[in-house]
Amino acid sequence: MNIEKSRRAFAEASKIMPGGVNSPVRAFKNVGGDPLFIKKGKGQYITDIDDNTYIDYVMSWGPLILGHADDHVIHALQTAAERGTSYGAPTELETQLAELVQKIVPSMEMMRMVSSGTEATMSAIRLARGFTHRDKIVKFIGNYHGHSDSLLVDAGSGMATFGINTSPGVPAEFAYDTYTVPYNDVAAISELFANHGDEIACIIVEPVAGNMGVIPGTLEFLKTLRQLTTDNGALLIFDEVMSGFRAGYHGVQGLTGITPDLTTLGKVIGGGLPVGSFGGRQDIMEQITPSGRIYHAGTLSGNPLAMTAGITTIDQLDPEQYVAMDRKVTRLVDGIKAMADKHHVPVTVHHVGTMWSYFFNAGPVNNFADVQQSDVAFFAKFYWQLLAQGIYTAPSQYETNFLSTKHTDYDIDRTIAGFDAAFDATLAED
Ligand code: KE4
Repeated sequence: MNIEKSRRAFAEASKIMPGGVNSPVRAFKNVGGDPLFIKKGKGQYITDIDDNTYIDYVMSWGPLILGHADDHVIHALQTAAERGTSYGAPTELETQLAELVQKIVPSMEMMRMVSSGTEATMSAIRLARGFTHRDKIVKFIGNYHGHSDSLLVDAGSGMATFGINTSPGVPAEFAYDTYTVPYNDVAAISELFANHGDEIACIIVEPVAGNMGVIPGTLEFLKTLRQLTTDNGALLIFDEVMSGFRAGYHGVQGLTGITPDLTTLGKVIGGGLPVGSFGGRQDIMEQITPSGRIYHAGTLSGNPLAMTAGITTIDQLDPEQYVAMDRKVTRLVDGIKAMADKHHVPVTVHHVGTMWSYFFNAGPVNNFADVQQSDVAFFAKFYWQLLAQGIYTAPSQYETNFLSTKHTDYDIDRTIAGFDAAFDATLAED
């Protein structure tokens, strides 16, 4: 596989951007070697600057549920762009996207649009602290909620990839106000609330974790979070930036029937353009400026182009498509497991809706400590063999892969065959 142009591009990029990238997970650090530079995508396929084409399961880390360059999205953006790109004034598009989202996530009685998942969770935390007049927050080890200071403690995603549990530059006081507890650990979270319940403003949780690979929150765990926050006057925040429109049409709250006080969204609701959102109970959201006193703002929040991409994307989604995607993902993960068994490689494969990941780990994999038992050295070697088969998956054991509406059964068959060949080649390397 010739990736010479990517290598040269990476050397140039590394002269002017830290690590040669604008987001660390793209740097391929967990798998070694240089990242591929992409020049185009269409549907389920991406092409790098050396003209290698791959079946793409990263899907820009989740947003592209309709695949790359969906015809309707592109056409809508072309039309919208001719009317201008930003006004810094209200548009009806913001109301339209908010109403669309509310129909699908009814717990979001009111919401704000922002430009990233990080802004959404950062704002939700500030809102929870302002609403409860408490400073302490709770997150779970291996959950990643973006890179705002209070949440860069024991985080997943790139933090886990690079083995950093709290980033330099985060003041000790911020980390002091953030309690971290093992994911899916009912006893640990119950004990924390027994000892500190009256200090805690909120729990923020990925109800299906996607930043340490895919690990579903158990129903018992999620119900416990709901009960503990209700009983102690704290707020429950479901961070569905990744799982929203991905775990299912109505997100994890739709799958479990558990209603959070606040929800954060991102990725899919922007259809590939920068959009995040935080929202929930009206009595809480009304505390946000200018109706309330808890500050939130953003120059490009609700940007008309981003709203257009989000509206055109969500308009094309319906529950039947999630049934079809879940069937394909189920066939894919069953095929991957069968190939691993055929080659006697211990693998645990998880999937929820359109999210899936594979751990080189006999399992069970229920929390971050379990994921850390995985064979990341084998993952790195395997990753490149899979790439050589034309299969582009997330370049880290601590990330999630995604399906789109454009992936076909033929792609699934090709991917299973790719895993088979990649196991052969990787085992032959040893
Ligand atoms: P952004 O600020 O990257 O838009 O969203 C932050 C965020 C918040 N909450 C959850 C559950 C998330 O998964 C994310 C971002 N996810 C990562 C992928 N693991 C984004 C990829 C990246 O950092 O480049």
